[in-house]
Amino acid sequence: MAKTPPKPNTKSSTKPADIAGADIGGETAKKATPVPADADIAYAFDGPQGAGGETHQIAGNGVATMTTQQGIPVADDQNSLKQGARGPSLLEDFHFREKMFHFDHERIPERVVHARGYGAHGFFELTDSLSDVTRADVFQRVGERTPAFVRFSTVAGSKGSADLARDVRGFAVKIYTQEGNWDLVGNNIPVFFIQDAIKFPDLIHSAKPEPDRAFPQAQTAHDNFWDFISLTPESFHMVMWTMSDRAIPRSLRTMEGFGVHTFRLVDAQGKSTFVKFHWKPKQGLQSVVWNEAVKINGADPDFHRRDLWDAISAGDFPEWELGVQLFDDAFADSFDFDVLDATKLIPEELVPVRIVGRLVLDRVVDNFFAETEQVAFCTQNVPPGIDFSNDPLLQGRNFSYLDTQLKRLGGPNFTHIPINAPKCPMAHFQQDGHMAMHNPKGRANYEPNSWGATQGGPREDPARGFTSFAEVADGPKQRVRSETFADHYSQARQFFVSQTPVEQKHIGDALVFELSKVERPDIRSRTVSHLVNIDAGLAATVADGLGLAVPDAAVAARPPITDLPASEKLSILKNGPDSFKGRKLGILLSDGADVAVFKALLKAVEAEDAVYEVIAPRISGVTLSDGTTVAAKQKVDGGPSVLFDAVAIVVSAQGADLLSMDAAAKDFVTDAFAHCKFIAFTPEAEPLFAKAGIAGDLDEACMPLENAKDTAAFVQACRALRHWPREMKVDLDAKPAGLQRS
Ligand code: HDE
Repeated sequence: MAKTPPKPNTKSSTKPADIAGADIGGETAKKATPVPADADIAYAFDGPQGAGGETHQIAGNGVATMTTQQGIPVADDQNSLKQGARGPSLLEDFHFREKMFHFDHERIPERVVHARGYGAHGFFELTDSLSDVTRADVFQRVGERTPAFVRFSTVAGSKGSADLARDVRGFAVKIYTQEGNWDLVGNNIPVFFIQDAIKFPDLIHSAKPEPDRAFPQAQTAHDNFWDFISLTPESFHMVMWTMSDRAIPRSLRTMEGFGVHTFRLVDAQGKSTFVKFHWKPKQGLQSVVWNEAVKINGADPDFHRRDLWDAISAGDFPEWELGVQLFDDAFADSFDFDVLDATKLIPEELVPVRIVGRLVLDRVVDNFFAETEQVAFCTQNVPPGIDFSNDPLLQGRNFSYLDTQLKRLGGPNFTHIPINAPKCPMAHFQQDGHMAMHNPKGRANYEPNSWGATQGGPREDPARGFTSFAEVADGPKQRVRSETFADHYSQARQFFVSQTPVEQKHIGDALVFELSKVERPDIRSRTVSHLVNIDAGLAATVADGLGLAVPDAAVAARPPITDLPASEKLSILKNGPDSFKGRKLGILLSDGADVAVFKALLKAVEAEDAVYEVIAPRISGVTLSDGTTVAAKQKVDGGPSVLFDAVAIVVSAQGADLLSMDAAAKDFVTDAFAHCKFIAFTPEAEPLFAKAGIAGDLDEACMPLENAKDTAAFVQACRALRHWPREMKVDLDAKPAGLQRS
């Protein structure tokens, strides 16, 4: 016999609400939406652009009443409607059906590339007016702030892949200017693999998991990728970057961004200046090492997104300077390479970067799906005063991005979603379609019309409106690659010679690693044949690492220029921060550890504007020498040293003995050592080093903390971030003396 279901919170013991501490929504809803306790009215949650969306009703106790999407109050969200307690479920249960229907449709197609990403809000502030070269409103008034949203991403992996894949990072910025949205959809590497957009599907197919076996995930270390690359010589400049530590950044906050293509700035008279855009992190450049990246992916696949979320939530707002390289036709004509070729950069020594603004990320999203997942970047979104060049990659992108949004977001109205909606006035006659969220008013939905100024709707404005740069184009209609795009190796070599020896070593290591995963020897060898055109020493090292004879050089479409000067800005290590600010110290504590040393360490960390986490044998924490208890953030096997920029082992003799028996604790110190990190330790920690097998190897970056005074010197030493001389001693691959430039 059907009975009226009892009220929530008075249910039988099968309900989760009865489990101690369980919250079925009331608490959360209360915190998020404070309402007067005696309110007994329906109220609207903020829907799109503040328009009322779903309605929630307020019970007498101030807690929002759960409703269906139609606003019907829900009496029981724990049990579906049945005929009798043990009888069949009823089709009539509209609450169950609506809930399940919505759940079944929660996913939208992930991005075909850049599926895994993380976004944050902030602002762009102009610090130097560009009114001399552009009419773009966003570049006119110094000091003016314009809202911005940024989405960082990896390229190859699926949405759930790990953050520290060796990959290019997307750096997509949407700036909500007063003359429309400007999307600068860039990467953390200033060049691209290919020159013509028609090759993009091939490139991406080759990089993604192989189609028959569906692996490897988020990796380019497989045959198909290197097959394509070794048959595409234009890719080798970018390959040098992706094999460098640029592809394994320490943080999204410590990487540069680049617009990649040559764009145009256009002034009110229609005069054009070429421009390349750069984002330069105030945090300095920093990367991790490969062995560390591999382990981070296991220990914390969300390492980058967590880092960004934590930093912004803690008020440590990441910041980038916007720089522009401005140049004219005369420079373009005199440059060794074609400025329309996206596999080339313009060294800063040739065209200096003028800093004109800053981008600050100061707010995390309210909801990942609504904002980060639904944000739709389109390279075609440029306001008046910014325009495209004829770069064939950019031209192809301008088609692809709009097209892809239709698939992902399901219709033409994705600009109605708040994250995509411009924040300036909009008026047009585009109407209807899936999920239309605007209610156009009035009778006129076309123009020209004769409904007059007030009812007739918007009209074009030749003065304010977007006007394309009046470039003259001629020539036969044909499928060709310009001769001026034919140099494939010169800048690859320039990049390599601009690196410090440690960075060069990492490039060699990465190539050997990736090609060791390639099964076909001919693909390995063909790849090395291109390296011969870049740097003979690098080719020899990689060939040696693979056990190959150095092959003949690949036939070059144009002989490489071998004397391009090194460019300082291309090295990460030459552009590091010289500061430990915003970095994280991992403090491994044990019971009985010296309280004075621990406290002094915290002070030193704070003085440096850094952060710390305590790692302990048990998550409940430790009791220090004076009886103070300290909670742990990580249990030792959940907080390996790869998650920290530097580590301190602050333990008692007994604590060290205990930890010496623990494999995870031994890994903690050996990994910190192998990854060239600064390590501080109380003298009692030495048995742990001995058991871990590194006691005899400790160097000047392993700093004893005899007493509290030593802590400041240690944290200051951490400003160097890593002790690179150690790497030459701890890595077998450092031994072959092949990396000197020939
Ligand atoms: Fe993209 N790219 N891309 N790309 N790209 C996409 O658009 C494409 C290229 C970049 O966080 C897609 O909305 C083509 C260069 C970023 O939402 C798609 C070509 C650069 C993001 C697409 C390129 C980028 C994308 C997939 C060759 C650096 C993530 C989902 C001509 C300058 C944006 C989407 C976000 C995303 C196409 C090459 C950067 C399919 C055809 C070069 C940062 O439209």
